Amino acid sequence: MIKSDIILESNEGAATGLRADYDALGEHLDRRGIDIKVIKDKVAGYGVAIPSWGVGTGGTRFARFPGPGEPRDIFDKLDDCGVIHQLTQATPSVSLHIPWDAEPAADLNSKGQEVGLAFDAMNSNTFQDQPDQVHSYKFGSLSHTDAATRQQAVDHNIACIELGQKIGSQALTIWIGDGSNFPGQASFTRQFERYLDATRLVYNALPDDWTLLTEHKMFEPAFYSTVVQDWGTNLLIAQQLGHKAKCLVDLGHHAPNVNIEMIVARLTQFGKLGGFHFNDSKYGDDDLDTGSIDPYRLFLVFNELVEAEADPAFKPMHMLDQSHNVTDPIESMMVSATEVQRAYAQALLVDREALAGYQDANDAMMATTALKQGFRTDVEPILAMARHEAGGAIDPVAAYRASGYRAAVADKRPTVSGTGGGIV
Ligand SMILES: [Mn+2]
Repeated sequence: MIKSDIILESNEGAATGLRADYDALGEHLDRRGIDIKVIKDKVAGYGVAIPSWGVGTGGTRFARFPGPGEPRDIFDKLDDCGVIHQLTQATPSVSLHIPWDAEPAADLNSKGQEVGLAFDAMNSNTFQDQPDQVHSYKFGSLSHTDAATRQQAVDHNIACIELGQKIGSQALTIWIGDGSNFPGQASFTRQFERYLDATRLVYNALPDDWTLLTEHKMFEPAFYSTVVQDWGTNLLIAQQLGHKAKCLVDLGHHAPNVNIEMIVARLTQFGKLGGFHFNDSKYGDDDLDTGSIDPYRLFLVFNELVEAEADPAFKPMHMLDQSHNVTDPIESMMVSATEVQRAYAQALLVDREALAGYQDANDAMMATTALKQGFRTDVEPILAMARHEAGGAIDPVAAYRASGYRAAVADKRPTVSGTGGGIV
């Protein structure tokens, strides 16, 4: 963790300017009938989970270029995640990937307590073969033609639930790489039937207070067809399995230009929006930093979420899912968490009553202007003040760089040399 005097010192130089900016924004929002403190309190209460796999340097299928101080195991990863939360005060939990992060529950719990983090959704992994595995997933897992292979995948998912129960998680996320690479290779219908039958066994093992999140993705690693390729198939799964099954929307898992905010609205309307993997994308499942390419789209997604917030039962899970190839993953994750908060704050500023009036009057220009007014507002002073008041850093990246954390862990963690392709 980072010494508190480093954060204090970093904040000292910025606090006066922040107070002036915050007061000026407060005055501006007051003229719009918005109480800045209400927005700030909502932002302060907002958290997004960090993916454990995101604190190591990612890669493409061509190469991975590791950085200094790569985390060696889940305990190193939790140290890095602890720093992200310490400085941003926006990432109170971590989403684990099993078996990458499989360790005894007691050890995970004590490390989580040490670094001040809870455990979010568990992620199973049946898209890779593990060294001790009997049946291969080369031709699929939950939808495999072989019953023993499907059962192995079911057992793994149930093991993820059992570990999750011991560390306070309440959700399992399933993403499979199953599909086909050639027309005719697989029967779409029989393959999906096998998937549903196997996933129902996982669903039946789910505790009552748990949610099963299924994640769709249009392609990769199967390039001709994918079993859970889009939100339509994902919704069918959630409807077939039951009320504990909901859809997870990863922003990068759609074709370019797809109207993701509308998918969010549809799933929300029918109680099937389970959660998000936030990231950004230019071409495909790029796993770029959230808000780095299309912050307006992120805002539009949050506009739907804020609209739905009126229902207290509406509580989708919010997680990041990114791969950092050219930046320090801790810096990327801190900036990304802030971008998610920013979109939330901007969406909170939308005058919903005015917007609904313009919509009903078919005043397209005023409706889109009312919506965009939220996006155009620079809410940085709100985010920074929320961080500052919670003991975080006004400028997390500046404080992190001043702390020398990366150099310090690089001394302890062995250098990783260049390796082959990595997971995106
Ligand atoms: Mn994802």
